[in-house]
Amino acid sequence: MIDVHLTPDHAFRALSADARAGLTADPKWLAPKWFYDARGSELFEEITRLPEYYPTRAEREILEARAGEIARLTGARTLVELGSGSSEKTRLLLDGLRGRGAGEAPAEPGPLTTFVPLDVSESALRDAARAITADYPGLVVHGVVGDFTEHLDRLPGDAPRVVAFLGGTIGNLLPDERAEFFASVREVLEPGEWLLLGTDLVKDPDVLVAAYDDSAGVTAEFNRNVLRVLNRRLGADFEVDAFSHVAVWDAENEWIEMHLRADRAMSVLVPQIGLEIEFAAGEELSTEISAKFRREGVEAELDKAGFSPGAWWTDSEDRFALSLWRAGSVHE
Ligand code: SAH
Ligand code: AVI
Repeated sequence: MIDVHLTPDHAFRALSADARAGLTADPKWLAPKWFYDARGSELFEEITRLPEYYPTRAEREILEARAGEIARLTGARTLVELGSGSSEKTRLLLDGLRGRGAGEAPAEPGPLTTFVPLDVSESALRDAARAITADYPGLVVHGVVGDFTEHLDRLPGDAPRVVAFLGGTIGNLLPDERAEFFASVREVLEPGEWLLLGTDLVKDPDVLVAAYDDSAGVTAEFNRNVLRVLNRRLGADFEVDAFSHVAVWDAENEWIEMHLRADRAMSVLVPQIGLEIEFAAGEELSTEISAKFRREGVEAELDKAGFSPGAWWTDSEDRFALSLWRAGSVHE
């Protein structure tokens, strides 16, 4: 079953408003959620397999080690996954929550009845929901095409729920957006329900920059894909190959910033929103931040949003953290 909260019409209006705000701003910006049409979702999957892009492998290592513990601690009946994409790593969680090791028949079935993947990318969501429905007989798969900054109030499923937000996608929100996001997750959860959060950790800037500027150029294609999305959905005439991929480490904010740099001066028409925009040679359009975290910072933000700590796990090289948070103060 798939609920579509983000209809094509709603998505068109949201993209139009964002493009108008971002392309007329100085400096120019676009929000990263617009990377993810079908091609963008495929390119992201390709990124996860690159030798330089360690976060997916690191988080998978943690999930392999901890899925059983997560099941025991939470006793989840519903697993909600925000920004679920292909939900590939999530299978480890589903296995743990259903009381079986990867690929094994259930020894003692766990209490999990329902899986709720939510994503803006309808193609990625439908493919993942179909594959998981086929591979997990008896599990109710209730997909939601939606925006996790807007549609959290409509999450189905019985308590206790675990809301998983994996991959470090929280780092793609700006600090204010992050605070608002944590508060809204807290608002929809009852005391005693759970948030499972993946956060990439601060590390050697050379390792970070390589992860966002790979030698095969896949991240560059992913970055430029946002211009293809504007060309297709808003009728824009961006000359996509006239923009270069830039990834830099901002040491003060502790985040990677991705930009698209105009190789020469040009003007771009965006007919659907009646805009003509000018780029100077070398001008940069900001497309994504990917914040990296420290344990103290994550703890402070979750405490402020009304969560209490459940667990903090890292991979064997301390590159990535998966943490579990209980909705409510310790007394609730
Ligand atoms: N969780 C997966 C995918 C991460 S890629 C993993 O760990 O590998 C980020 C995913 O979040 C993409 O599938 C993208 O479509 C989705 N996404 C980005 N912004 C979103 C938003 N505002 N609301 C819902 N989904 C979003
Ligand atoms: C989805 N998100 C966590 C990815 C990241 O690492 O910030 C998106 C990405 N951008 C470039 N490479 C991957």
